[in-house]
Amino acid sequence: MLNLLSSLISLVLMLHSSRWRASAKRLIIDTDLFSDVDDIGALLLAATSPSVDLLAVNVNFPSSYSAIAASSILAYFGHPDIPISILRPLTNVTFFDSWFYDLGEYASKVAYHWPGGTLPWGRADDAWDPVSLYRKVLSESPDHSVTIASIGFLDNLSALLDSKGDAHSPLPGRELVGAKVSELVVMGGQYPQGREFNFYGRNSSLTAHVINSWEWPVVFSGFELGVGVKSGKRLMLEGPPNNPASMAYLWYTYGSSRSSWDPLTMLYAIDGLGDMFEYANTFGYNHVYENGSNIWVDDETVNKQYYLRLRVSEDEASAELERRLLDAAWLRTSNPQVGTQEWFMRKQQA
Ligand SMILES: *[C@@H]1O[C@H](CO)[C@@H](O)[C@H](O)[C@H]1NC(C)=O
Ligand SMILES: *[C@@H]1O[C@H](CO)[C@@H](O)[C@H](O)[C@H]1NC(C)=O
Ligand SMILES: *[C@@H]1O[C@H](CO)[C@@H](O)[C@H](O)[C@H]1NC(C)=O
Ligand SMILES: CC(=O)N[C@H]1CO[C@H](CO)[C@@H](O)[C@@H]1O
Repeated sequence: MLNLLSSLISLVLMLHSSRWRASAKRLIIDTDLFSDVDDIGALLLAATSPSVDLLAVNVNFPSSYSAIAASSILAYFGHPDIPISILRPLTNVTFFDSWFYDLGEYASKVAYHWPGGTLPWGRADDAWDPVSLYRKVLSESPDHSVTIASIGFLDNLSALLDSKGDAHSPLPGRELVGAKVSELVVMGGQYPQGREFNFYGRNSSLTAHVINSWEWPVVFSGFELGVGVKSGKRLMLEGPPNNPASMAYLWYTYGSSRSSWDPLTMLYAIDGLGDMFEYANTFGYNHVYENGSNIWVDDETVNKQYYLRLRVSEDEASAELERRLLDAAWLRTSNPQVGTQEWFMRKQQA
């Protein structure tokens, strides 16, 4: 009887979890986690959202600390097994704010203090090659099932588009993407026109190559969308003591809130338009110049490209994002709920 009951319970649990997984959004993240902390907010949201099936994280900046810090965050927030790739050749460069002398370095500190996941401290060389990881994960996915959230530079995506058939799939990159990807979500550019770091900051011809030749559904989140939506303050003040996401924000911002380009983009990638966003255009396409500036072209014959705008005020978006980040940090934290003072005392005794 007990056996029957327990097998019934496990059957129900199994059905429940497989249905849950089947309806979860299959997501690949491409991040430049390094020179801004908002990538951490975005990773935190994706790692803890029940509606996401996180498949892989690709890092598009070549510091070894970027890859290891991504591994730390994923492991801490419940995903020690997610594969991570990084662009080569690797360096050990650390961030220094030579723009304003205001912002701090966090990637190496997160990597050092929270070792874990698929890339332990010192093991960035073990990271996947971005193109191979993209090709593996895409080839193993059902058709038109994968969302890619690009919250940094587009070098890896460019290389994916140009890739040839390999052991994972005979399809060339462009055909593989056309078959497997349902939507590309890009934090980059400015709308309806302008100039933004993710597009010009590393290699603008590669950006132009990806965006100007992208033939499938794509949604853009521009500089103007996230710049005035500030977040991180509640995460720093009210987050679990000594968790890597709050500490990254503290090290980087010294306690101020930060523009929310990447976490806002991730909210859209996870939940779609919801109450927070709407499409700002009904037709047209994004064009990126060789110098990385971009412009929206009002072509009525093209209708699978959109850029986002807020449906709510910036203050409302900020409050919602603060709430989501805080909930996310508490949800999967592996830290016992000790107060900060007790945490410092334990640390001194250790
Ligand atoms: C980075 O530092 C590690 C030691 O922490 C060292 O093994 C590795 O060779 C360094 N890599 C580069 C590119 O300097
Ligand atoms: C951008 O990438 C292309 C293709 O890899 C390369 O030929 C070019 O030199 C790169 N440009 C810069 C500024 O690094
Ligand atoms: C980039 O190129 C476009 C098109 O040639 C030009 O209009 C724009 O002024 C350029 N921007 C910069 C910052 O050089
Ligand atoms: C490891 C890898 O595939 N890196 C590629 C990422 O993208 C850049 C730009 O396209 C290529 O030069 C790298 O080879």
